[in-house]
Amino acid sequence: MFKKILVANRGEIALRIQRACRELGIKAVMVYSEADREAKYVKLAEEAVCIGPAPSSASYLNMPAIISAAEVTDAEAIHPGYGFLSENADFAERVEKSGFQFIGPTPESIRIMGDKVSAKQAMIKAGVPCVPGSEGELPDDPATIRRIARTVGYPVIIKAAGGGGGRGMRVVHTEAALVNAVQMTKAEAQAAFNNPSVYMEKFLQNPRHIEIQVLADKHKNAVYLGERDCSMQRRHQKVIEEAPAPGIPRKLIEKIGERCAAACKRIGYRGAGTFEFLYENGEFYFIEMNTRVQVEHPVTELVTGIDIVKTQIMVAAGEKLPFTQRQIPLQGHAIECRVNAEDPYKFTPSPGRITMWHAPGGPGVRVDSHVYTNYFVPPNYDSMIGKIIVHGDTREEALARMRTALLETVVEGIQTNIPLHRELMVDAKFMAGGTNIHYLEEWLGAHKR
Ligand code: MV4
Repeated sequence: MFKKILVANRGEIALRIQRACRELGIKAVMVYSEADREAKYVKLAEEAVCIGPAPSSASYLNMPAIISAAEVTDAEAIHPGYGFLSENADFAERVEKSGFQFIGPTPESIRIMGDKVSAKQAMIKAGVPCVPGSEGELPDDPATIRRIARTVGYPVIIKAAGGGGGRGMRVVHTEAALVNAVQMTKAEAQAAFNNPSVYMEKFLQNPRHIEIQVLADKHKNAVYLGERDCSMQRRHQKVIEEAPAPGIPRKLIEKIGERCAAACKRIGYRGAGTFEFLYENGEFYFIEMNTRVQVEHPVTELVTGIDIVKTQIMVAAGEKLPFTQRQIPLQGHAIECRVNAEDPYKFTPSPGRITMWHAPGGPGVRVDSHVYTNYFVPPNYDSMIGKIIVHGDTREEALARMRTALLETVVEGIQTNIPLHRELMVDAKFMAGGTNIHYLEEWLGAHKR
């Protein structure tokens, strides 16, 4: 096992990784920007290295500064967390070329999944069901583009191979609009991702966003840890996640989960990963794979009892997965509310000093947050300041625990989206379960103030 790991991230996930390291008896080196100097997880660290000024481009995205920090502190491995450099294949490669273990999949796996065309092709080959569409990159010839769209059937969606997470997409409803839409998406993709490649899919009108968590080791073992329902989102930012997904037959999840685990073995995947699916009319359609630990990993930890971050570290060190698929029962229901420093209805960021922070507690309540009374939320980064996660024997018990937790939570000095969460936890349609990816935005439209 590693003796020392460098944590190349900030905020709640930096603290989450630091905690996992402590439990494993590993020293964690924290890196921080000038804006995060006062953070408690930095003060609490045995070692911490300043990697640059506040802007991410100069600090948390600064590859040479991070690798130098690992060199001067004699770390053996680097955990990238989520966001920042976590899915940057060039970074993973530079980490390994510098003699450190990247805590994540190989640079090759990251590269394949980063290109959504090659990701889809790999999944089709591995037997994972995908959204019907162009098998590969769209050609330039207008007649061929039209022929593919007719076969797929309108409406179609044009997506950039270099996109993902909702960036670089365009829905097309008619043949008249098709070729121009493809050209526009290609031009935008070139400008945004330096890659003009685009592909086509059937546009699913009212899907749910269901994702499968996987863990794989370096010894060809791979398991799935059930699913998460991440349909409650606004502008491609998830707001609430839960596990299991309400109303989806267990047998169907097991079938798709087995396919994901088999795909991992086939492509030599290792570490934690997430297969993203759209779910509509009882069918799963793969759209993308994330090659990092995700913000919402705690809901899976609560229903499986498995520590995903510790397992990431163990498999990166070469250990075998300490459980088989049969040893992963799902227990109860978990819900996560992301706490953002923002206006709860206008969504404008609300950085600044937190004059009072009181976290909730009690049975089945977990809070993943790096903040505390007198913490200053810097304006330079994502507005998420923490997550409240609850577990119960049933979804109803989890909902009741979340309502209680949100009632107990006190945040003063800045605005947060907790009032929004309080309303959503008593919303009849959300309480019934199974809302689709459009529900939250529709709800917000109908509850304007
Ligand atoms: C789609 C889709 C409908 N049909 N693909 C948006 C994020 C990116 N990961 C894929 N996205 C979508 N792809 C087809 N063929 C609808 C979306 C989509 C979406 C997906 C998941 C969660 C929220 C979403 C919000 C709007 C659109």
